[in-house]
Amino acid sequence: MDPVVVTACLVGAEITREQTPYLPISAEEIGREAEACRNAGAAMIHLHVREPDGRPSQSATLFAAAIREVRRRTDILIQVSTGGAVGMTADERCGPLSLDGPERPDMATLTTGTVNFGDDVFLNPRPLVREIARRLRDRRIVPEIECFDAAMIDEALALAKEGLLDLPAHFDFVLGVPGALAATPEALRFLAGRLPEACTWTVAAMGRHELPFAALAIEMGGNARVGLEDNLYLAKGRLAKGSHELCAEVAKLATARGRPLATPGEARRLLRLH
Ligand code: KMH
Ligand code: ZN
Repeated sequence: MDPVVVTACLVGAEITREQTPYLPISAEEIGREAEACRNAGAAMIHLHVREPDGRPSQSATLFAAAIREVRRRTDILIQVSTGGAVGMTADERCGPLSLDGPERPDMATLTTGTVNFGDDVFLNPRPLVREIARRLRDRRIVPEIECFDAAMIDEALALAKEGLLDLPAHFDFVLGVPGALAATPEALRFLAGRLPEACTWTVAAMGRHELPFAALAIEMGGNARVGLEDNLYLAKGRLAKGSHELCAEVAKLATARGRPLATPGEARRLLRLH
């Protein structure tokens, strides 16, 4: 089997310093945490940024500052969020896609459908999905397709038919968001089985499901995303002191299952990044 690509979702848009003191907020904190995640075995970060007071933001300026701090310290790949936070406009969400040169993202997310997101709605109407897909295609930034539900695979295949994304593509199965598809092994097997030939996938399971589903994905030949965006705890009642501790757990899971960890260079090849 191929090496495992571990992605660290180290910031997110929803969690707060009240929930965990280990949430990185400033560019420097993000840079340090990204370096720690790389040292723990991650090949890529999934990046959101925050205003100094912790509010979620998709500001290109804030992304540029964080990306500079990450790249000053480590060679980890950078996948920027185009999901942002619930309620943001398409233009806001696409803020980081304008970055170029040394701040150009390696990859960006693309959610291909609307979904309940706790008591909120993460709105992704079809025209908005196409707008973001067009911008990604025009900028030649490879998407990670975020699937919170099975229909989002079908919508991605429709986008491919319309010429808005290339196959094979890379998918992230987001499991266990309240109101969306639950984290069950059957769901993961179904989703992975729906992908066309040569597509790659990772799993992002929420809360206590994070590490068990990383283990299952590794056994199934997939990849794993872990970090504070999805889960705050290393074990019941024990806060992770940053996403790097969760990456270190995945590294152990991969080693125990005989799969090496992908370097950023290997991840670039496996995920077909430009
Ligand atoms: N914060 C969620 C509403 C992404 O980054 O692309 C959306 C999200 C997905 O986190
Ligand atoms: Zn995200």
